[in-house]
Amino acid sequence: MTTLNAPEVSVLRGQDALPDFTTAEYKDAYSRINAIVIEGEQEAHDNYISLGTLIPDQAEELERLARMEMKHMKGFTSCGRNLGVEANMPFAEDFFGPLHGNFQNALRNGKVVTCLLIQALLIEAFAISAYHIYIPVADPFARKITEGVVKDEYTHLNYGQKWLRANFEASRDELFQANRANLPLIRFMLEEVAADAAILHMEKEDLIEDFLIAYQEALGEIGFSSRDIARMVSVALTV
Ligand code: PL3
Ligand code: FE2
Ligand code: FE2
Repeated sequence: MTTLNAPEVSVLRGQDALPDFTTAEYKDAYSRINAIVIEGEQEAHDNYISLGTLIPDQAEELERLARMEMKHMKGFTSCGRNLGVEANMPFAEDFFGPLHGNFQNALRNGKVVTCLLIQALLIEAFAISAYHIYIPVADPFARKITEGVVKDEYTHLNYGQKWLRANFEASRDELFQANRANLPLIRFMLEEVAADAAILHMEKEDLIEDFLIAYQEALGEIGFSSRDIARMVSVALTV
């Protein structure tokens, strides 16, 4: 009798899960996904440098985080090169456009809490979920690189968490507001990338699940109650 956890079933699933990295369809999807990741890492670098201007006594630490993002950007650039894929950068710039605009707006207005929520919570949780889901279906070269990167992204998420926990009472209202304005954008971004991600054998439901775990855990660490967290996450359901 075959049971769900019989070894031959999991082996079969594992084989099924790996895409053919050489097809035109895979490369076409990868040209956009790879660009998104390269652009995301580049913008993350710039955002941590910008955050250093808002929190000058942390500028050195933020520069250290920014340098890690630069390394990630180079790593993912080599993943595209390794597969013979040219990243579609104009697509990726448009993809990040609205979130980028909100970050720049908050930066101009000195809104450090909003900037941290966008970069260190939302974007990092998005990256963590994407990289987690990508690792088991990546080509061996990209898998190794992505495994190294995902560890760093937890450092970045923790940075934001720690700062916001230390300033929780003063940040609370702005966090609610920034969540309402930006979580729906992450949802749209997930929808926009879903078809290409599926070609890489990454399922949208898995991405959403992993994202929500990372984001909700972060909100809990910062000091929000379960009810607050449910209210915050529900803005993504009602748009
Ligand atoms: C911050 O450190 C990094 C920001 C990057 C954001 C990436 C979002 C990725 C969404 C697309 C999912 C594909 C993952 C594949 C990785 C090559
Ligand atoms: Fe990164
Ligand atoms: Fe990061």
